[in-house]
Amino acid sequence: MSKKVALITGVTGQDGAYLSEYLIKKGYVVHGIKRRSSLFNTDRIDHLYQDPHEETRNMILHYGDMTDSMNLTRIIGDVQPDEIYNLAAMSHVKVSFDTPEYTANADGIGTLRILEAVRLLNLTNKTRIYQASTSELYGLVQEIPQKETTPFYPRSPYAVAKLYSYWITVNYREAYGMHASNGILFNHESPLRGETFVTRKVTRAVSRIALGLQKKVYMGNLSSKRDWGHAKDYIKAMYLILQQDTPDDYVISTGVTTTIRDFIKMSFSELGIDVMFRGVDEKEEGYITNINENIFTKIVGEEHLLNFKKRIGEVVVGVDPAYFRPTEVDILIGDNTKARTKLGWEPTYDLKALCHDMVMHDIELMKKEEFLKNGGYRILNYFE
Ligand code: NAP
Ligand code: G4F
Repeated sequence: MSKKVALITGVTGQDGAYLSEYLIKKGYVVHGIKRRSSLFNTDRIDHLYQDPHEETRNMILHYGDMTDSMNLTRIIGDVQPDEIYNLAAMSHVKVSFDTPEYTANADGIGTLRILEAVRLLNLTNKTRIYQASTSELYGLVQEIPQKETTPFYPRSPYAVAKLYSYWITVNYREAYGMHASNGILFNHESPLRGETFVTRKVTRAVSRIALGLQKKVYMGNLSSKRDWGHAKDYIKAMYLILQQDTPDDYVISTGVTTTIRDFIKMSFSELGIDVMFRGVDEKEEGYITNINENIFTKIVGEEHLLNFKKRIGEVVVGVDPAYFRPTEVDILIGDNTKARTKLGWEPTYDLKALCHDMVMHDIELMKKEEFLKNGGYRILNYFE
């Protein structure tokens, strides 16, 4: 039997990497679209790379861009995929306020380019399409928790672009009978998460603070709440959505919501460090109250304990309004009943397990001598 062929846009991103690995294990041939970059941008998928001279490859990369119709059409025509996972996007909400036109082009019209290419190439009966929709669509939430029938109210150029993608996917499904579905995914994180999203920014910073490499981290809105799951669970939902006989739209979430403040506390406590917060708004700050010496010694290392104990009482988290967004999404919490009942999907990681996975990864990363020698910690852009 010939192998199933999947095409993944955004293959170099967090979800693209986990999904590629998952599909290859299932016996797929995976084609991925990556952007040309002046630096290597394939770190997350390098372990899957195969020399082009190998005869039987199950991972093949193509240069492409969501803003280039001809390029996308040519790739889809060449690959003739059974399944397309459209994961490519300018995915940072705050950055979308700085690059609204580009975000609309890549995240909105980009989806139309994929759908229309499939139609023009007469692949409507062959190719199933997954569109990476988002809980950001709910924005100023009209209902708690949010489910498939909850009205959308996007609050950023990113979310507005994704709203177009959501509806154009529904429209192509209804107009042309295409197997095109939306996964409305709530925030999902992992050790592969981009460094400027809040969870990864925190798990990297707490690791560096514990090792004495950084004094303090500056954050934005500490009170917003997110429904965080593990990306490894969420890519399985993408796959399941495309295995259904009929296309449909699904909320993928954990059903639990937590403030940024509490995620910061959880992350420090993974390393045996207790942090409390005082003050409000821009004056809010987090300071060290206690250390669990056993946990700290075991994970961070005995050689750092003495120095760290001197820091009890020190402020390690501050607020910088530069990270505030012009319009914020205050609370997201998803009702995943439809996914549980129709797809048989459920999350296997709770937030504690996710946080543990990320902090353990980052503490090891920061300990690596090579990483430090290379100046591996990049100062995060002031506005992200
Ligand atoms: P990510 O790590 O930021 O990855 C985005 C991917 O898109 C990267 O491979 C990136 O390439 C690529 N890309 C960006 N602009 C492109 C363009 N113009 N042409 C071609 N490729 C482009 O995002 P993620 O967390 O994996 O999320 C995957 C998708 O799900 C995104 O569409 C995101 O909006 C959506 N989503 C994410 C979440 C979440 O919590 N993670 C939740 C809901 C929906 P480079 O590597 O070269 O930058
Ligand atoms: O981690 P974030 O940047 O993710 P956000 O904005 O929720 O978007 C992510 O999830 C969406 C799904 O709902 C995806 F569609 C999207 O592509 C992306 O993956 O911010 C989460 C919250 C926000 O309320 C933000 O204001 O954390 C708050 N926050 C507080 N301080 C911060 C910071 N966010 C970032 N990035 N950096 C901060 O310093």
